Amino acid sequence: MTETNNASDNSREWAAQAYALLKKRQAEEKQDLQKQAEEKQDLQKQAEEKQDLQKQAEEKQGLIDRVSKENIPGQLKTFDEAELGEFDDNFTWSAMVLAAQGKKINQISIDEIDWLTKLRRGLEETRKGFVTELLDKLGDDPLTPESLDDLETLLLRADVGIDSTDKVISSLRKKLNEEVVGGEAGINFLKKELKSIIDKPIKNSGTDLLVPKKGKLNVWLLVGVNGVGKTTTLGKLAYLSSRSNYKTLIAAADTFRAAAVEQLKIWGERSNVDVISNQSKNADPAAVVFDAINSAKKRNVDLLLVDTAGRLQTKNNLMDELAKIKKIIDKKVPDASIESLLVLDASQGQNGLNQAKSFAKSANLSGAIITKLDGTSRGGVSLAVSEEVNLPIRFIGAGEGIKDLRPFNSYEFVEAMLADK
Ligand SMILES: Nc1nc2c(ncn2[C@@H]2O[C@H](COP(=O)(O)OP(=O)(O)O)[C@@H](O)[C@H]2O)c(=O)[nH]1
Ligand SMILES: [Mg+2]
Repeated sequence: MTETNNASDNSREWAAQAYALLKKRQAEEKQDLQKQAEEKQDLQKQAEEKQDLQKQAEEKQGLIDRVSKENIPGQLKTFDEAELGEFDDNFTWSAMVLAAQGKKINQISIDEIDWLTKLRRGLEETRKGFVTELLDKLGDDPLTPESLDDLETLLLRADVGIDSTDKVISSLRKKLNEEVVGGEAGINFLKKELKSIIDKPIKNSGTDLLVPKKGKLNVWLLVGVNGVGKTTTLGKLAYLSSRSNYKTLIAAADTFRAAAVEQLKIWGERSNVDVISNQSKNADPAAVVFDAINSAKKRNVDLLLVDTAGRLQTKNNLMDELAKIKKIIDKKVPDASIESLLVLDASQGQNGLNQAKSFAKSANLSGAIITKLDGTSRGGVSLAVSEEVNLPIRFIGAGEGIKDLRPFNSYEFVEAMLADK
């Protein structure tokens, strides 16, 4: 048996062990949840009995006021249960990507596996017109100048952008001049180059992973044009944040669209996060932020998520509006940590890139969130955002569900984009 076969046998064995462990953990979690639900029911029953008694007493005293339902004690925070999929090729691949980052079997979670599986599936379209063809063209033969031309075309087609493509191709060309590069080595080199392009703005920012800073109010503004997924992303972020035990609050500062507040409230309910809004027509977004900051201070909130109206980047009032919001934050909480995150829809490809460029000029951005990586062939645009707009990618979204957003990890992203099956 060859060495590679041995390695892949070991990998499968590793993944099988991980699967068994996760399966066991899932069963335990289910039991726990059931127990919690039963306890909750007990508490509720007790509360109802108490209410009945109280009602009787009140009726005795001739009082008509009823105890409101909100006063029931012991409302437990419940989150969606994690689901473990099949032990298939997706599972094995996801487990191996985690293992390659040094995670031990007992350190991996169902959520992580679930997410990687989704990301890999989501990027299938990007991969199809790219890696499959690339592997076909390269085969096991060493790289040639002609295969570099093919690679160039493929990278451009995946919306990786001219600058990033040039960078990758010239490093590969340099390497080719120095030594013979086999097919597999070529792919590994390509992965390394792509990763370093995405990592550069992240390294420059000095923050590898964006999390709320301790001991102060963090305000994250989500900006971007209509329909890119700002509100959805904010809902998913609220879930991630409250699940990680940060005290979270939402400000509905998109006062432009009537339905925006309702949409946010639904997301807020899903993760037990309150939404501060102002229902009056044409309310001033800055006034909503003002109210939200007051609430955040009173409640000792760690993270305030601000939804903003989608405006075309060419309209100057976006800049004015964001400036006004920032001024209010500076005045009321000078030591707050502010992040302006540009939300970009990957399926818009180069168009999205142009949006990012205009926004970056006017809105003083600190990071990007790429959405809709599921089902697009243009996932490569993430590289263009890193190289050409110089923005650190902070989160990526691949689906409409509450768990379909995760902190960005360049290694996982590049592996998913170039997975060879
Ligand atoms: N497939 C997919 N759809 C998404 C994703 N993020 C958002 N959407 C959808 O995109 C549409 C617009 O989202 P919305 O949050 O209202 O965008 P906004 O106008 O920027 O606030 C909705 O139908 C969302 O369900 C994603 O990651 N994947
Ligand atoms: Mg919206």
